[in-house]
Amino acid sequence: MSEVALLGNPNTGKTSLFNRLTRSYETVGNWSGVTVEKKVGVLRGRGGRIVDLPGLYSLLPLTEDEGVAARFLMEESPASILNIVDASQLERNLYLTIQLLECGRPMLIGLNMVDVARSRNITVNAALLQQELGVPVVSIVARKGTGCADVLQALRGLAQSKESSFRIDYGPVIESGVTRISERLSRAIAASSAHIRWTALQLLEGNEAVRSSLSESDVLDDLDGLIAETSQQLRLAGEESDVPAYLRKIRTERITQICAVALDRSAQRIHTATERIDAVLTHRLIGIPLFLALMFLIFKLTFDWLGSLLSDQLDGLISGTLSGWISSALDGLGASAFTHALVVDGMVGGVGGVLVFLPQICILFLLISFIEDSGYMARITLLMDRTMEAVGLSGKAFIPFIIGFGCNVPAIMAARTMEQRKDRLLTTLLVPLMSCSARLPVYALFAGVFFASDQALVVMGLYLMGMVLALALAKLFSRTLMKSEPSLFVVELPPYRMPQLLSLLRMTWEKVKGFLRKAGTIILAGSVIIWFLSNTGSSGFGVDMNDSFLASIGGALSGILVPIGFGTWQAGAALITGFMAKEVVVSTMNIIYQVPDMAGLEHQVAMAFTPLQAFSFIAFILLYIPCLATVGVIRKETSSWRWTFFSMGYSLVLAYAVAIVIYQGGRLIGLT
Ligand SMILES: Nc1nc2c(ncn2[C@@H]2O[C@H](COP(=O)(O)OP(=O)(O)OP(=O)(O)O)[C@@H](O)[C@H]2O)c(=O)[nH]1
Ligand SMILES: [Mg+2]
Repeated sequence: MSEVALLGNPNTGKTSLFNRLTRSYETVGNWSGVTVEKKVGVLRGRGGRIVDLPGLYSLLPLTEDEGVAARFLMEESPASILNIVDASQLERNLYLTIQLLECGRPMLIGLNMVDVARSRNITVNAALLQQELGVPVVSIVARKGTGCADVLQALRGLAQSKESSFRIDYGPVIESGVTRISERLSRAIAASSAHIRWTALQLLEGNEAVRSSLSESDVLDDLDGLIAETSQQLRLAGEESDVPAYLRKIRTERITQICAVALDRSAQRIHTATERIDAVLTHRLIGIPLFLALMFLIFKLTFDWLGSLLSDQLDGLISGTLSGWISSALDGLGASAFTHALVVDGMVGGVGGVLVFLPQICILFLLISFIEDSGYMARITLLMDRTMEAVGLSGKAFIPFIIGFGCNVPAIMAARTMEQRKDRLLTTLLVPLMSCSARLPVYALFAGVFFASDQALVVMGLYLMGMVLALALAKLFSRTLMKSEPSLFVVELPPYRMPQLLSLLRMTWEKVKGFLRKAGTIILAGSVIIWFLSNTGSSGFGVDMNDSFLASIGGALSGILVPIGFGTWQAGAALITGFMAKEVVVSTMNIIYQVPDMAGLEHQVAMAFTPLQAFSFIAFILLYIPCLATVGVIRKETSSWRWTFFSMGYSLVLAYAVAIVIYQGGRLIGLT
C-alpha cells in the first residue's frame, strides 16, 4: 500500500488534518511539539496509509522528536509527502518545503490556516505558489475540515505523478561540488538522480542523519574529501560564509523570490488581540500570580464547586442502584456466596470506589485541554523560564510538567522536544513528582474527610509541593549527577486560539477513555487480586481479614511506616498495591474496609487516620514511586535500567523524608 508522510513545521495543523483524513483522534494542541511519535492511520475511502509525524523546522534535526520525523523520511522512504504549510507564516515554512522538494518525492502541499491568514489580511495565492514550486497546492482549514476532500482527491493520483521540477541553482562552486559528490554517491547507492542530488546537498550542509545512513558503505572517506574541497573552493571564490550558511542564504533568497510572487502582506494586520492578551498574561510581575490564580480556580471547580457534588450523585448510582441491581441479578442466577462476594465486594467495590471520582477527573481533564489548545501552555513556559533556568532546567520542561498533571506517561514522552540530553533526562526523572489524575481519587477521598472546607487549597498545596520539590531536586541533580550543558530555550509563542467546544470535548474524552480503560483492566485485575489476598490466609480461604495474606504483606511494611504516622497493615497494603496504578490505593481501601458506599469508606478512613496522619499519607502517595506504566516509559525513554531504578529509589526516599517532616514536625508543634 502506498504511504504518505505528513511533514511540516511544528504547530501547523498536521495532526488536525491527520485526524480529519483518517477519522482518528490523536492529540492536537496549540504549541510546538504536541506530536512526538509517528502515528500511522488509514486514509478514508481506501486511499492507503498516512503517517503523522512530529513537526520539524529543517531536515537537520535538533531534538529527539524532530529526529523521529527526519529519520522516517530517510529510512522508511515514504512513497509521497504531504507537506503542511502555515499560510500565515509562509516564508518561514517554505524553508522546510524547499528541502522536501529537493528530496525528489511526489509531493502535495496543504496550505493550512488560510482562515488565520485571511483574518490578518495575508493573502497567499495558491495557484501562483503551485506554479513556483511545481507541485500541487491545496488550500485547507484543517481544524474545520475545509478542503480535506480535495486533499484526499489530490493524494490519490500523487504516488504515480512525476517528481517536481523544482530546483535551485546554488552557483558554480556548489554545483560542481554537488556534481562530483553525486557521481561518487551514484556508484555507492541506488537512488533517483534527484534523491542523489538531495543527499549531496544535505551532506554539504552537514546533516548527521544523512551521513550516518551512509556509514555502512565505504564512500564517506571519499565524500569527506570532496566536501572539504568544495568548502575550500567556496572560500577561494571570496565567499565569507561557510557552506551550510551559504546554502541557507541561497535558499532564503529563493524563498523571498517565491513570496514576492505568491504572497501579499501589504495589508497585513499584526496580531493585536494576542499581543494585548500577552501584555497581561506574560507580564513580568503579574504573570505567575495569574497562573497560580488560574490553578486555584481549576481546583475550586474540580473539588469544591462541581466535582464533589457530581461525584456524590455518581456514588449513589454505583453503590446504590448498580450494586443492588448486580446483586439481585447474581441472586437470580443462583450465584454462590463466593461469586457474590467476589463480584460485589471485590470488583464493584474496587472499581466502583475509583469510578465515583470520574467527575473530578473529567473536569480536570477538560480544563487542562483548554490550557493546551488555547495557546496558554507556551506562555507558561515563558513565564517559568527564569525559575527553571535557575535550577538547571530548560523552560521547555514546564510543558511535560503540565501534561503530567493529566498523566505522567505522555508527559515523559513530551520530554523528547528538548534539545539537550541533560534536560530530557532531568525532566524524565522529575515528571513523576507532578501529581497525575490517578492520585486525585486518593486526595479527593482524604481531603473530603479531613479538610472538607478547604479541599481545593489542600489539593493545590499538594500539586505545588510536587512542583517545588521537582525544582529543588532539579538543582540538586543537575549539580551532582549530570554534566552541565547550557540549556537552549527557544519557545514559539503561537497566537491564541479560542478552542472549539467540540474538539475540547473530544480531547477530554480521549483522556477520560484512558482512565476508563484502566478501570476496566488494571484496576479491575488489581481489585480481584486484592480481594483474594484479603480473604485467603495460611489456613485457606475465608479467613478473618487480619489473618489474611494481604495483612501479612502490608504488616511486613507497617514497622517502617510508624514514624511517618500510618503504621497499619492496611496502609502498607494500599501502598504496595498502589504501585500497579495509584487509583488502586482507593480500591484497596474499599475492599479492606468492606464498605457499602463512599460515606461508609469516609467513616472508616476517619476512624483509621488523624488529620495529621492523613496529610502525611497523601503527601506520601503523591511522591512515593512512579506507577508501573510510568516506570515502563522511563525505562523506554532513558534506555537505562540504572536511571529507571534511580527514579524509583529517589522518590521512595523523598516520600519518606517529606512524610517524616510532616508527621513528626506536625506533632512537635502540637498538631494531631
Ligand atoms: N484557525 C485554525 N487553527 C488550526 C487549523 N488547523 C489546526 N489548527 C489549530 O492549530 C493548533 C495546532 O494543531 P496540531 O494539529 O496539533 O498541529 P501539529 O502540526 O500536529 O503540531 P505538532 O504536533 O506540535 O507539530 C491546534 O490548536 C489546532 O486546533 C486551521 O486551519 N485554522
Ligand atoms: Mg501533531
